[in-house]
Amino acid sequence: MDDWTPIDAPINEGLSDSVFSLEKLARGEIPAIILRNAWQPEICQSLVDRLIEEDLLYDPHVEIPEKFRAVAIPEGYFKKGADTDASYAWNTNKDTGRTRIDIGSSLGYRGSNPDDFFSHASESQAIFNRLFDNNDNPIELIYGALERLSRGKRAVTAYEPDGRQYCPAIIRAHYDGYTYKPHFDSVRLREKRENYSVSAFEHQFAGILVLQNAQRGDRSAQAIIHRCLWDPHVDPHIQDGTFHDYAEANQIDKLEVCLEPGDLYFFNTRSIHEVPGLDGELPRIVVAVFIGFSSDREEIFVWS
Ligand SMILES: O=C(O)CCC(=O)C(=O)O
Ligand SMILES: [Fe+2]
Repeated sequence: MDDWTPIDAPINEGLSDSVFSLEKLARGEIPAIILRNAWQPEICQSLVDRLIEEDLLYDPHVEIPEKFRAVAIPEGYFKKGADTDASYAWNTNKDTGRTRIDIGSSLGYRGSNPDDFFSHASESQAIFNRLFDNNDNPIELIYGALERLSRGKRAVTAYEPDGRQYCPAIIRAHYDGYTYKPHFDSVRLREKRENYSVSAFEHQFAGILVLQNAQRGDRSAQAIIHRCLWDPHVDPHIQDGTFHDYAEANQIDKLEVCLEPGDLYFFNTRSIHEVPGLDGELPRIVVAVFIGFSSDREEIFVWS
């Protein structure tokens, strides 16, 4: 089979690599676009320190405070359509106790009721405006990178025709070895959110900027992207947790994306992907966005 290699370069080089980077990602021809040193590691660290000082995240050296326990999100959790009950991206019938803290509004998690979602998103927007007022802004960094990769499209926070805005990005802290098992993300195909404008895009990508790695000895928690775009045939393997056997039997290629704080990567969320957790001393913390991309649309929609 032909090779499947990412664009992987220091940010400025990576951004000018190919005129068709995003199209290649859309077609699954490359696994990822990895932009090294997009943000300085010291700035990542000072943002993490600030988030703890401002009580937006908790210090991993202490027991989880009640305030955070109440909002912690279990592994694999999302909601479909207008469901109020949770679905799981894979079958998790027991509570693993590993949780995630979000700063921002996840459509996958909060989108069942649009009014609640959009009002939560506007509160998050205010938090980000305050956090990044006079400071280096990782959200602008991500949007700017998308605009340069697209050679002329505009990256905008996703909005509805009536002007309501989505949340521009999300900061996620994964505590205690929180794991993303093999899954895909799609507002269209998985969460079935036809009532949201973001579901009109042909392709969905994710952009992830690593602020802090979960590290244990010389290992760290890192994403793996499989050379397999989701379709209904692979779904049972995702649900049953047998995707690894399926991948091995079918010799499906994969890429481990090894990142340091300050590295930014983009991938097609229809590719089956995972982040095996690692219960290190510190949580893995990222700034994340979802991205709606259609070749024939001027605007790239960004949300979380
Ligand atoms: O944290 C990551 O690197 C990827 C997480 C993920 O699966 C996603 O954002 O859809
Ligand atoms: Fe994902």
